[in-house]
Amino acid sequence: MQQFHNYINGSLTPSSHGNTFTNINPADTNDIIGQFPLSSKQEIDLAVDSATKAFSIWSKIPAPKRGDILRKAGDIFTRRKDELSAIMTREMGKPLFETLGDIQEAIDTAYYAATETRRLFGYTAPSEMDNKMNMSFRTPIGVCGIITAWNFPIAVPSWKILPALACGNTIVFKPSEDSPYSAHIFAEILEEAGCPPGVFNVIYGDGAAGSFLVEHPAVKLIGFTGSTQTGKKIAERCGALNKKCSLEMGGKNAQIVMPDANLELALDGVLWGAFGTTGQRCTATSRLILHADIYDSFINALITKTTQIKLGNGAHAATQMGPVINAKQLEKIIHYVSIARSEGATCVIGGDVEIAGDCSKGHFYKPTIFIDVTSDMTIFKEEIFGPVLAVSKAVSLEHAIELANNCEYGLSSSLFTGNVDAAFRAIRDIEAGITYINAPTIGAEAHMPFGGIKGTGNGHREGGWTAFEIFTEWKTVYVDYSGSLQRAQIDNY
Ligand code: UN1
Repeated sequence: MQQFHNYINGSLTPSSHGNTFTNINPADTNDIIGQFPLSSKQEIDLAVDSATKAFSIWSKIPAPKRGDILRKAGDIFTRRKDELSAIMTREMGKPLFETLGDIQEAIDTAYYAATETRRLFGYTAPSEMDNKMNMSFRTPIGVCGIITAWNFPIAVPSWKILPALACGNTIVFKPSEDSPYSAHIFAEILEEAGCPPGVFNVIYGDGAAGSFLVEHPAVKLIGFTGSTQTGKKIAERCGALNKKCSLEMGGKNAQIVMPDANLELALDGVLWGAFGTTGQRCTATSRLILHADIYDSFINALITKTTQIKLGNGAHAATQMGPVINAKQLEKIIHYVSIARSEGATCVIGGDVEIAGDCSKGHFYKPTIFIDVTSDMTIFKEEIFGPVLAVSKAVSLEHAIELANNCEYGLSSSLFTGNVDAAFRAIRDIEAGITYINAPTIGAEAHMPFGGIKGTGNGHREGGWTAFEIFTEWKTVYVDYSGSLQRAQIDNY
């Protein structure tokens, strides 16, 4: 079996002990991909030391030169796109067309970040005194600890890592245990692009490795994507340790459909939003809010189309929906479905594991729809992270928005309507970081702010220009060329 090693200071570095975890193909659990180290504190210390040393060099390289390396990384991601897509599909299950999109998002981010290295704009403002200049510019933060989930094994890490590098920070990256191979390739690509040793490090492991990273005094920032439960713990520790932390956590995203919408489009939208990536996106459509006038007919059409979804191994060209990530996640879905039934929601399709044919080898769950879901039910409120859609009825746009907002999360949202007034009301009133009009809740583009309000985030946005806010501090500079002591607020008034 292939043994993988941490990537520290530009080298694959065997760990000081033999503890490992196994990376398994979720579509075929007999397919073992390899073993990765369960890193201990010693490995994390080594990686952070190497990132600390590299920071003094990397942060002083002119930003546009760092950008040249990122552009090259974009070129290499492009060159290795097919190969990497197959690796990603094998280790986390989503179909090849989706993993290709995942890599494209990293390519877009690489080119965007490269360009931004020539635009890390600061501000100047007039001084309140004569012969004095005021300016403010961005500085890097230091060693950043990046901890991510497995559902976008390349795109989501790229949203953090590439802008962070553009700004002059160095990185210790702990990927999810369910997608370590993608992180290994990420390191290969940055190395080939010319990233100096120590600038980017990868350590594998479980929650303990993540905790060592959070606790390490030389790590100045934590960028995290994952569950709200873990994110809150990280935020608490970062608060106590006075570290900057940026969190992207759960969602319970609603798509609203009004009777005046293009209903075929709305149907395709909800199918892609709810069952794309097997519902395992933080932006997945997990709630559908239908206007009462179309409730029954829309549900009937939805059931018909859902029966046509082809489940299977994501490596096969015909597959539209892959497995869920692991046995634990499958159990979680089974658990939520049984709660939904016991609370009185009606399952109209799915509601069970899939074990037929190809699916017998992995962790498959049928695309599942519950109707007559009310706002007091658990499946209306809690994130499942699987192919389970909860459908509720609304009597008006206002009622639909009220239902959409009746939720502890605030990541993505969607409204299908043909009425421009309704669209703008929804844009104003829906409580979410992202609102789509006539498009599903998934499909964010790399150059736009990404993130959520309420229980989803802590005020930061990845993607676009906003990522650069996370990964920089402001340095304010006053240059007094008057030749005399000018006391602000005292001598000038
Ligand atoms: C996620 O939802 O986990 O917006 C990330 C999208 C993708 C990224 C999603 N571009 O659906």
